Amino acid sequence: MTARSCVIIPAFNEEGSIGTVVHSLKPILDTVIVVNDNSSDETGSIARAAGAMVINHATNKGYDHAINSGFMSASEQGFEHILTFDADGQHNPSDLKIMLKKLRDNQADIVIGIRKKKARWSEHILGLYANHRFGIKDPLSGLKGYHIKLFHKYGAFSKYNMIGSELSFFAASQGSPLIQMPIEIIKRQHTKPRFTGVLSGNEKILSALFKAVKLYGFKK
Ligand SMILES: Nc1nc2c(ncn2[C@@H]2O[C@H](COP(=O)(O)OP(=O)(O)OP(=O)(O)O)[C@@H](O)[C@H]2O)c(=O)[nH]1
Ligand SMILES: [Mg+2]
Repeated sequence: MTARSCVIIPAFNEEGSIGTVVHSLKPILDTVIVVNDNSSDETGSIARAAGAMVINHATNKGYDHAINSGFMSASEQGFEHILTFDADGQHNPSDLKIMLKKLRDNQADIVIGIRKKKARWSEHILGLYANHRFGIKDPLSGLKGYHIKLFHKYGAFSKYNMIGSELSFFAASQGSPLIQMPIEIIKRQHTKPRFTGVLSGNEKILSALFKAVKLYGFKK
């Protein structure tokens, strides 16, 4: 029997795109989990109407905690392969399909998508560190796939709030088989303020860098 798979979509005020994103992923996975992080718009109800399982946060807990809630639910439901995908329609479901096949074929325990361009200068710095230390080229890519055993081994998705990078750094530090593949980034159809303001975005990324250096150092 094929292992069961799900996708976790962290979503904050994405009513313009979430319906299409859920519809596009439903045929590929057993379950689509949307973590509605206290959106003030119709993200939750649209996701549910499109057929997703929706986890609602009563307060805005942020990107990492949202994915962690998704992982906890995926673990309880016995899913083996877990993928993460953005709610804003910028990822291509075909890329996710390729990732899932690699996980199912046991080619790796973790698959990371590589974007052609990084959005912020701080991402380049974190990327240089991650590439040097772990061979990970795009640590902040939102499109990744994991075997659930990594979550069980590490015990969480977010202990340190490292913008989705922490479980992949752990996996690489353990020598888990890891694959990276180029992915497409589609232009946003619905405009919305950036994830966070430019300044605080860079601050969060630099904070993730400092935490990673503290946890894993520079030596390979
Ligand atoms: N759970 C949760 N998800 C969030 C939050 N902020 C953003 N997201 C989601 O995280 C994903 C990536 O956010 P984006 O705003 O697209 O970040 P980005 O791709 O770096 O920025 P853009 O280039 O502006 O698209 C999307 O699915 C968002 O809905 C948040 O506070 N909580
Ligand atoms: Mg985006």
